[in-house]
Amino acid sequence: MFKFLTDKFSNIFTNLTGKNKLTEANLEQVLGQIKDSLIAADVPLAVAEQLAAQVKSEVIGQKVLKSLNPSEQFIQLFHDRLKEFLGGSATFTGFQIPSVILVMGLQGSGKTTTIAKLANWAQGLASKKGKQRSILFASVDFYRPAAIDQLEVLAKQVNVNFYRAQQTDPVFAAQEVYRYFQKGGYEYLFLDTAGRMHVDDQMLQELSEINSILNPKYKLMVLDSMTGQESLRVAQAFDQAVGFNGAILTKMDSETLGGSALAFRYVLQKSIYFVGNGEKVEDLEQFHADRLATRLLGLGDLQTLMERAQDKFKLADQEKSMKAFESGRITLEDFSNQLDMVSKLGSLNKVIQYLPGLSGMNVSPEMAEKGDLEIKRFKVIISSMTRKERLTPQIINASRQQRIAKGAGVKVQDVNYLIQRFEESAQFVKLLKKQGRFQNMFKF
Ligand SMILES: Nc1nc2c(ncn2[C@@H]2O[C@H](COP(=O)(O)OP(=O)(O)OP(=O)(O)O)[C@@H](O)[C@H]2O)c(=O)[nH]1
Ligand SMILES: [Mg+2]
Repeated sequence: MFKFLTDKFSNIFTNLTGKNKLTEANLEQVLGQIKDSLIAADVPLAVAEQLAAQVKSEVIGQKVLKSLNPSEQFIQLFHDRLKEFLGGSATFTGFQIPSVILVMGLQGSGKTTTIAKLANWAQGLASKKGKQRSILFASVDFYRPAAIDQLEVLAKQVNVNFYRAQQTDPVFAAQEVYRYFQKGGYEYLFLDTAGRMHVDDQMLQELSEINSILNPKYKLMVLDSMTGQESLRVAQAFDQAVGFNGAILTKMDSETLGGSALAFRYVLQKSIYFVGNGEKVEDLEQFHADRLATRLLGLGDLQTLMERAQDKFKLADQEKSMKAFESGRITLEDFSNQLDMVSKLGSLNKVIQYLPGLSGMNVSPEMAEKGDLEIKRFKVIISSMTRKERLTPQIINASRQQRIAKGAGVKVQDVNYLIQRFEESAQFVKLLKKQGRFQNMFKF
């Protein structure tokens, strides 16, 4: 997710925390790089310019260049600005009971799949409190014959009720569905709607009639992140004709540039509630502007990773990671633990992006296998080090490198590469610690 921008940004910032510290002389250049990256990620030009200009005026206003650590201050400031851009600290907390939830969007944007994901999410939330929601799915998509069947299949899969309207006019069908929902005393009604290839007046008219009859508490806009800036125009058209509360951006797992997500909040002034990152019902992530901003900067997203990992790791392991991260100093042992987490969580691609400094690691889906091998090799190398070397990696000089390489059956370059990776990760952890990003992270 957002790999394109994460790669660009983490390059810029790795440079800034390394040799090329931020100075008056290179400020314009760095701002230019940020702006170019945004534009290359398909953020509208005006939005990219605005963001860069705001950052610049804050850098000058807050005298960042004259501070003790201009680079770190700059990254912090950029992070905060990005976070505001993406929606500040508001997070979607859940649907009120009872609720009608109307799901809209263009054809193939992921409406039907998203309904199943949302119901699954709402059930998960309830089950944490020992409860269960009574949920009804229904569709008024009479344009594509298989559409309603698809929803029925998904209803079975996520174990909720499904109702097929007798009426075939979408507006009448919506009324019929609504009566069934009320009579059944359901808590949530998810209403799936038809999508077209393009925004058209009839479609919007129909939705607006359904809207005025059902008066849904939630109108959700499903947007395909692959469609780039066009999706912003789609959202605007829906907003003007029907209105909506918030959006769900789908297909963030694909090769999307991600610019539309970045600009969505700024252009529409509405929240992104969720992000879809896969085809399965569990592939839904809540949208946290703060975490995304951190992730975009190449600082990973340990919080989300930890939440995902919760039930997969022993408490002792979690506490160990917590201590290391909170101290702001990691050793090669901690690094090795991080790698363990990656392998335990399964798919390398899905995990790597959450780890500080590793998001830039070259692991495209095709290379996942190679990445897995790399991790195995890293672990073999680390295991042929002495404990002292693992705890104080600074002492690993050329002759130690040679011994380690020999022990692990790898080349000296491989040992070198591992140490580079580790140092990068350690640098990010140090930075995160300085920014206070580990506070409350591990309290579930
Ligand atoms: N990779 C990926 N695929 C997704 C995601 N969300 C949906 N899809 C896929 O996108 C395709 C279209 O999804 P649907 O849920 O049928 O889309 P829809 O908006 O209901 O489509 P229509 O009913 O035809 O308008 C399906 O193949 C889904 O599996 C996602 O987050 N990631
Ligand atoms: Mg559909």
